[in-house]
Amino acid sequence: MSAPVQTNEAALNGNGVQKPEPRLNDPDTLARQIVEKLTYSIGKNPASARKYDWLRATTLAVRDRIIDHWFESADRFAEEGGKRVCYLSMEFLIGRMLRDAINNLGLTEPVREALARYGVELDMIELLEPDAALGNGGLGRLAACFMESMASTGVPGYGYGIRYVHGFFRQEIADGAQVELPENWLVHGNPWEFERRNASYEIGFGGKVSMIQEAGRPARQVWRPAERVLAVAYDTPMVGWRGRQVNTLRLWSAQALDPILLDAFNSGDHIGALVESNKAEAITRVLYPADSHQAGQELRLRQEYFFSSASLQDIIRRHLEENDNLSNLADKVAIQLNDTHPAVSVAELMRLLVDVHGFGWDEAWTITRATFSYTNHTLLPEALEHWPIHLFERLLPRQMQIIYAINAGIIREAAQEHGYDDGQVAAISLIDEGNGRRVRMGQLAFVGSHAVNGVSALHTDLMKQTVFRDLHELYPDRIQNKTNGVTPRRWLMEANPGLTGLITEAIGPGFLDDIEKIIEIDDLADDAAFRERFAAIKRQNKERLANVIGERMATSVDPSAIFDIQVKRIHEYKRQFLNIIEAIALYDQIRSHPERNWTPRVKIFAGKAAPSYVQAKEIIHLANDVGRVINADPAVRDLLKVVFIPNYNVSLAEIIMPAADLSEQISTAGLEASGTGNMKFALNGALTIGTLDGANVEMLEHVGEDNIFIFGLTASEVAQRRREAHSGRSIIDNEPMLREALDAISSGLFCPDSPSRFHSLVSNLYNNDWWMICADFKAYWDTQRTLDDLYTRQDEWQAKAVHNTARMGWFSSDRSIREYARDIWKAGPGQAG
Ligand code: 26V
Repeated sequence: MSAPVQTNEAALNGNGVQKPEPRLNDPDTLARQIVEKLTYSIGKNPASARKYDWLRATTLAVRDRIIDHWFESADRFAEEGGKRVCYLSMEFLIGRMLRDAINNLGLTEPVREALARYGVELDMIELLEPDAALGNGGLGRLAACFMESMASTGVPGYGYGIRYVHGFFRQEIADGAQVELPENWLVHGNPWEFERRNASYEIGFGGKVSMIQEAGRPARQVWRPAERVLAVAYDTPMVGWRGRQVNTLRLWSAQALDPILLDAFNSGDHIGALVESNKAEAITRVLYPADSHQAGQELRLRQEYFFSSASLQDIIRRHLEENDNLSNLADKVAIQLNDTHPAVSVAELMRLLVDVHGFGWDEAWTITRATFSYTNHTLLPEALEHWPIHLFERLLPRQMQIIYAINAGIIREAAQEHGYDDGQVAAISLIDEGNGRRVRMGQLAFVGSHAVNGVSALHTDLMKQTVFRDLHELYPDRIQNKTNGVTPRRWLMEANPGLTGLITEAIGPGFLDDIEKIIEIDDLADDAAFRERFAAIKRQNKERLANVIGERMATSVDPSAIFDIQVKRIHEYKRQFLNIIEAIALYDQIRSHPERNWTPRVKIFAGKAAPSYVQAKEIIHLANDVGRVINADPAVRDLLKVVFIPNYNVSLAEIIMPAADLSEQISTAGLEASGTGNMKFALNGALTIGTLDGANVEMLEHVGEDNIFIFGLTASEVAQRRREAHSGRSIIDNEPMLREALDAISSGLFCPDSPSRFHSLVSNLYNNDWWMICADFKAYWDTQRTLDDLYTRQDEWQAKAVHNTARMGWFSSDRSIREYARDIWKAGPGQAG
């Protein structure tokens, strides 16, 4: 059958309706339309509008322009066909959206000018936008960088996640300790999102599975859930560089199917009538704030299944709108599992294919594996997800049966084709029989995917040697590496307009479209005039951060000191404690040897601890207590300050990254999967002090050993010491600086009101030193002193800083996305699709 003939396609959409004219981008039009939004969408008179009203009006005017590009992208995809990439992630740590959207649309100057006509400053109103903090840390921020890079590189990407009402908690520091407060990003509404009532799906929980036999059809399993909730879609457009492509982030919100139980209501039980809707809506109410250990709550498993099932139903519905059936699903869709949080999708897709769409098991399994791929983001045993079988079975009885059936198939293959014995079978099994029978979500994601990747070269190697050793032996081609990256739009152009301007002047704007061209400034490291301008921009960025520290914490810091910064989640393996101990030792040395030529330093910390992670909260308390004592001690004057900035989030990171001289990436080797903060700092010209861990290893290769400061045990040395039951005692006994620092902590010097506050932190070092803090202390101290010395030779320091910026182009998430598209998804520009 031939396609119906269409006339004047450019002007008419499918229904023959005239399309609106695309919005113009000149300051006059923008100014007029912003006031129109203020007047007719917000109902405010420009004369009496508040700053927040201007933010909303500006957002709406910008949003109109995004919509023009959004429709173009959708039309182009509909015309060209090709493969979609669906990125399933429990977390998208996006931060603010206005600056990113304006920058990518090339509207920064026109919007600034338009607002200036009404005496409104763009930079001021941008600050009023709440951060979308729908993530914990690295994994969630990576998902946000990837969404931006998919749009920027022309990959048709669809993010799928959860629309949490409360994102990551707000942190306050009270008497030195972390206090968690609820975050409420939606209170004033969210102008970026569109509710899509038509895209809603039923999600079941609990109930029974029964076999039914209908005449003339094979017997099949039917799941009759005891509970059902509705997943409602909210779409947010994700604008790529130069607005060429706009992708969609679809977040699911849970609602009761039957919000009010009318019989309860009618019989006068007005509270009881709302039980259903409260229970349903609880699913998407709050983001779990622990990234360090699996808590195992039922609500978390409900969240995982809820968003997995909704996303898969949506993917299938879209596919069937364009295709006859699901047998070619894997040719049209690639689904990336961001860690194991959506791993139940493997069982759910099997259920949908077999039980609902009538596929045979083997064909369904082939489709499933060809469709999914899985990224692992941590090897920490305490963070690996496994669910008690009784819980899984009660909540998801049919999916549990399917997991058993998948497992049986894998075990049969291993035993029959590869001669696996019982021990080897136990190692690959999806069921951990060891501690109370649990479903291992990592194994499920692995066997259900055609590709499995780590996030740095080292981490990928370690995956093969540790958690997935046995599955890797069985499927030796499945694991591959995809080193992380960060988007240079947010982390260079928007966060550091000064440096972006300097580079543009020096080499032209080509690097804005192809960040690897930033290497062209490498030779300018030898140009004294360029170095001076580079240093002057760093100085301005440091002044800006010093102002933030002054305003928020009433502490004054000197921008000519080394800004030595460690910002990230607080975790023992990241070793903020090592950094604090070094600060105490330095404090002690400065007091003992005031005559020496000390290089002034400001040690800056920020980050959140999981609310239930006792040691991490003690580390925050220690940083604050130590800062209070040191900053008040006239004996160290401006030579040393220790500052903990509360409530680290994406927006604060955008101020911090450009202001660092020194980036602390000092995790116990083998434990940081990649790190992405390391990349943001170096791109902005910070030198790194770090261990041979995660992506630091590849940063060393790219920037060269003269431009990065590596110290400490390697991953294999750490593993060796752990096997030898290493403890810190003998090291402490032989290292006076370390001992004195620990004694100072134990004596209560920093917490006279409660002298034993940090005893257990210190005694852990003596007894076991699991994180190799004692083992690495001396190497860390020595490297810091080398850096002190280097900082006094500003020419040399700034040359290294320039080399860092110049050589970080490879760490763009555009490069990461192109590798995923080419090697895993087979989707996007240049792929057959
Ligand atoms: C685990 C869990 C466990 C259950 C409760 C909630 C929850 C939330 C998150 C996680 C996983 C955290 C893993 C993570 O963020 N890994 C980081 O991923 C970054 C991006 O690949 C990487 O750069 C960091 O090195 C890695 O720590």
